[in-house]
Amino acid sequence: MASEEFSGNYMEKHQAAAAVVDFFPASIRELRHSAEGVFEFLTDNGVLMQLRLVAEGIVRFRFSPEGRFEDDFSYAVDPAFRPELPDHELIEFADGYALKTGHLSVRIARQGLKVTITDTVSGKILCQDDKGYHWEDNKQFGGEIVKMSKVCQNGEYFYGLGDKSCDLNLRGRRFQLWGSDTYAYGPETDPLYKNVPFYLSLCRGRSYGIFFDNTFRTGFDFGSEKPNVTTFSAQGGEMNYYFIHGNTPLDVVRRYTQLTGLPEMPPLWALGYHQCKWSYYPEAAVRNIARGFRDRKIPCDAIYLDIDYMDGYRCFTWDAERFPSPKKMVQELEQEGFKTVAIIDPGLKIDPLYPVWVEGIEKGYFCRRQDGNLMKGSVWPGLCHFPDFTRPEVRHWWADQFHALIGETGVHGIWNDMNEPAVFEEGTFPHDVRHDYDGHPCSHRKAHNIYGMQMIRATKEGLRRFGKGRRPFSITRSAYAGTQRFACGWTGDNVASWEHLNMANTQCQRLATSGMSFIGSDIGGFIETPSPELYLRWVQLAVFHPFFRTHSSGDHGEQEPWSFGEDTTDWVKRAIEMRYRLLPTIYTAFRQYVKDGTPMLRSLPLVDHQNPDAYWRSAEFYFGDHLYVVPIMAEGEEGRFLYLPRSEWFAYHDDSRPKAVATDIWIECPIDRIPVFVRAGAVIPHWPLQQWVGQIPHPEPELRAWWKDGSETSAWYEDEGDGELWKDGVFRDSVIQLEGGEGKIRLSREWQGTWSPGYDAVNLTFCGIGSADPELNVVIDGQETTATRGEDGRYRARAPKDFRDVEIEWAPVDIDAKEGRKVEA
Ligand code: NBV
Repeated sequence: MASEEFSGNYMEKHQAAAAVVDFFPASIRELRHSAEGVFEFLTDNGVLMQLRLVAEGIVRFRFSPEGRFEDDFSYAVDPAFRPELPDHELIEFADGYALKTGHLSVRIARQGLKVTITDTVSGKILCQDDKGYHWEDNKQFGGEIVKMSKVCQNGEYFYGLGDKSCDLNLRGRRFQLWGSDTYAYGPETDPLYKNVPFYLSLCRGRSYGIFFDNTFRTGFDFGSEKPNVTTFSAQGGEMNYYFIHGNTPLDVVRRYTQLTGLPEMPPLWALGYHQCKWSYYPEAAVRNIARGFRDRKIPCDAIYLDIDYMDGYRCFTWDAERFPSPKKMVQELEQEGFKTVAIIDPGLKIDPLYPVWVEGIEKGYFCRRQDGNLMKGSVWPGLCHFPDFTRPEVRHWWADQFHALIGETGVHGIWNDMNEPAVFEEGTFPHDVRHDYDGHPCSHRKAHNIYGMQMIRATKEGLRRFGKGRRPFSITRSAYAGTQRFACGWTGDNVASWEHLNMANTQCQRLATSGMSFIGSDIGGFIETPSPELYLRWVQLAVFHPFFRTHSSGDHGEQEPWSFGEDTTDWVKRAIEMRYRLLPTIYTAFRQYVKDGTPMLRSLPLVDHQNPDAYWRSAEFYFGDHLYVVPIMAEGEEGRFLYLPRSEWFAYHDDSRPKAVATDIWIECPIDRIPVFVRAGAVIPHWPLQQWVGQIPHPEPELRAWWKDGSETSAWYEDEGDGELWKDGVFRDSVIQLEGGEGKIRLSREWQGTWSPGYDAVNLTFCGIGSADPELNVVIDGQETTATRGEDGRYRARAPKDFRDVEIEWAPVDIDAKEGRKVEA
């Protein structure tokens, strides 16, 4: 791959080279007010800066050294995003201008167009240019190498930037974005598969984000070259970035996600457990795996077909010997509760007898080199041509190709691999390959980082077109900002090692911070074989990863939940069962993500942003509003120190109370469970155990409420689990308020939406109650009933499905909820 032009020592090389000259804007000569909320500043040397107030908290900056902009086009910004102009005023000073909104003051220096952004409420500087905008003429390709440098403040930490595999905090490091097939990558490997040019800054409780919407190879430096300077730059295109402010880091992530697009609700089965390998074939092997799950009663919702299901790796074909009757197989698997997901790569085999290739050639849909020749590259099928997914008609044609696979054979989901795009030997396409870029013709230098995104976009379109009203389920390896609108993702070809388990944890959290919450890693590692303990700990962590799939290269033995001995099978099964019980909670967190972009996985610093002690921590994370997950990521770890944020907590498994918060505390980590804490006052929805989503037609939910002396709000979202009716309000989106005090809990519930669930009753479970009485009085919507104490010390009662108000009371005694016995004072 031609990584030369932006190699690791890029800065040093270029600073040393006398030929490199950086240019800077001169003094402001003219201010133009071109449209509502748009201000253009022109300098003496012809530099134009455009500042646009996009919405409250979002300011966009564009720069041109030539006084004019090219057509404004972005693959990242969601066409559905509705800008809203905030109230503002522009003030002129001797040394520049200040643009003020309710929350921000943006000062633009007359000399050099340097920008300083201040939070008007606290009066503190959020973000300040160091050198600010500057550029270098790109003699080789034309245009400019565009650069921005900002002050990196003392105590400023950085997060986000997609799938980077190092620790969460990016300070002191530098990175590139150039989608790359990085087999067996390590914690220092960079760039990786995904290109998300969004980072979040957190400094003494204040936060903002930068989204650099530039698809060329980009570079980011967070105080690595100079400890007090942050830079971002690109090998071409425009200096075009969004400054995103929020009262909290989660607000910043929400705003970024709204700008680049909210995802859709996935089919509920997609949140179940998935089993994958390279490759399950022939058909008998696939059926055998399916039977393996049902015989052992290990829940599973999806089985994957990797490249060997195809005829000589030709996309949209089947190997007739291995899979003589795919439709029958897919249907019969479905009757057993399994959805089939098949892989599709971008390369189409050059083969005059292969109709997809022939049609692609005849229609002129493949990428060409600068001289007009078709671009050739070797991948699995041998020499291939590659569709130009940046052309709307090519995407349409690609979607049509799913007619048979989805529409007739009934495959339920599609998995796009190798879409960085990856090519054997050369790594990727040559730079001179031409792309349409939706009517803005360009070379691969510009289109590389969005190629995979446009492929999965077309694939999703195919799923929708032929999926008979089902929700599309698509997975991608490569991504650019905004890809969350089209697919879920996985973190690529990882290795069966404890280090990789740690990386999977930080990568998934980081991607959630980068707008891509629907994410998971290959459980157990793609390359090499995990030990039973590693596999188990990985499954336990992935219970809390929105995409929950075991995958392996298949070169090193079996990697199914039952491949690691009897005990491990049992423990893995328990972890997967935990996931299935928690599905309503996972679905609810997904709904919050879909509604306003709130990440499902929330890194500790994003939630505990007022506490600098939390800023450098990577391991523990929040799942949704109320669960705090403590992954076990070291061999033989039977206990560990963990950081429990300031709040009131119960241990999820046994309602015991931790001894302290806001400090490192020691906990035991028995092998059969992952430590999880639940916030006092939380109401966590559960389902009865199913072997697959839909096995029980209308599962009766269980709401577990943990006592609190005070109040807490919880969300609970339900809908049909598939189909598009949720878009028209056919759901039930409940808000449950818990009020607790000495000897009492009261739940009040309200909901929105028109859906009426098919079950009759809701099971209520009260946890952490200081009582030893065998029964307690409960009043549900004015009707008296009883709650019965279980051996676990929890009290259970049934409520009608439409309950709105519940009160339970008891005579408090000092009780150890875990042991269920009175505690001597
Ligand atoms: O299609 C084969 C694999 C796939 O299993 C894996 O998940 C991808 O990340 N694919 C890469 C191509 C071959 C990798 C060596």
